[in-house]
Amino acid sequence: MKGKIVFEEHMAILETTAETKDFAGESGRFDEFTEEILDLDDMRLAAMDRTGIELAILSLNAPAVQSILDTDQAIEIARKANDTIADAVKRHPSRYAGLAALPMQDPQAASEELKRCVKELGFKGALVNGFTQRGEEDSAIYYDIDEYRDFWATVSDLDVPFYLHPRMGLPSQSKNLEDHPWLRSSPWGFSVETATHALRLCGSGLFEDFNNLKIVIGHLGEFIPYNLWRMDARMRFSTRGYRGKKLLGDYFREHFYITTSGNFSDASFRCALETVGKDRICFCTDYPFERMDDAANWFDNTTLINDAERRQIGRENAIELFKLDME
Ligand code: GRE
Ligand code: ZN
Repeated sequence: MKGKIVFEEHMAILETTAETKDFAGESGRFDEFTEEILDLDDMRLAAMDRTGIELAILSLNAPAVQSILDTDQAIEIARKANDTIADAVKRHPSRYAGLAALPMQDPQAASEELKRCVKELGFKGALVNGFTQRGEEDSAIYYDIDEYRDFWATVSDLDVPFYLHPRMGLPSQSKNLEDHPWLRSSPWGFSVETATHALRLCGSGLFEDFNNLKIVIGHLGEFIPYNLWRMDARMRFSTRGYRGKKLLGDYFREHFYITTSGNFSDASFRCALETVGKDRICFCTDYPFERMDDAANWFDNTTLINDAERRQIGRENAIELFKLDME
């Protein structure tokens, strides 16, 4: 399918490349990976052309800004990354747009940076890599806490989507993953970490305070669609600490969008489709952690959707979600 629009598509700046190199795969792909994640011109555009991707809404790699302990430095790196994206958009306005990296260490600074990105640079929303560390290594701040309500007010006022992207949990917080680093990483831990954060947002009353918030999660829903019915069913018996007024499933269906990033599986896609419906699922790739070709080959050929649905999930939903000036 031509004309696809994608938005879990990562770039890096020199200051943030090192942390994702480990994920490049077998040694030898290091250099190629680094080249891919830094490149915002010929190589990326060629891959997009080859796979029928018209527009990529770019975002910084993970955990990047969220793992910087010093707040001023986090503010500076976020700005630098966002300016780099803005430059790429200027060079290729019909092929790229931006999602803002945000210094969540300081909710006020994060609000200011989001406003700058949306109002001055024309960004379409934010992509944040899970919890933020601040001050000391062993710290993890989640955005359902009261300190972030003014930040969410800004997101709500700007009416832009917020992509909650994975990062690895801290060893101190996950004894159960000790000595199993593969479990802490993208095969498992990324999703558990991100899903838990997403559920915290649902259970915090956040969506009662701001009923237009749109949260995006990738990887076909970070396990949540598969277990949503059961969560609501079990919460008939215990909702201790849950501050939502509606069922968890209602918040999830009303406030969340799911992308196909890095999960090119018919079985998972079928479950996500049945759980949230085709209006809430969007095609994304997760380049360069995944190959655009793998993503597009799967999506362009899956028989779970007809061609009108393919166009909706591959393009039209993104146009509506990000209010893109496209047809
Ligand atoms: C990602 O950003 O989506 C990612 C990583 C590392 C490994 C896999 C992956 O940052 O999908
Ligand atoms: Zn990603």
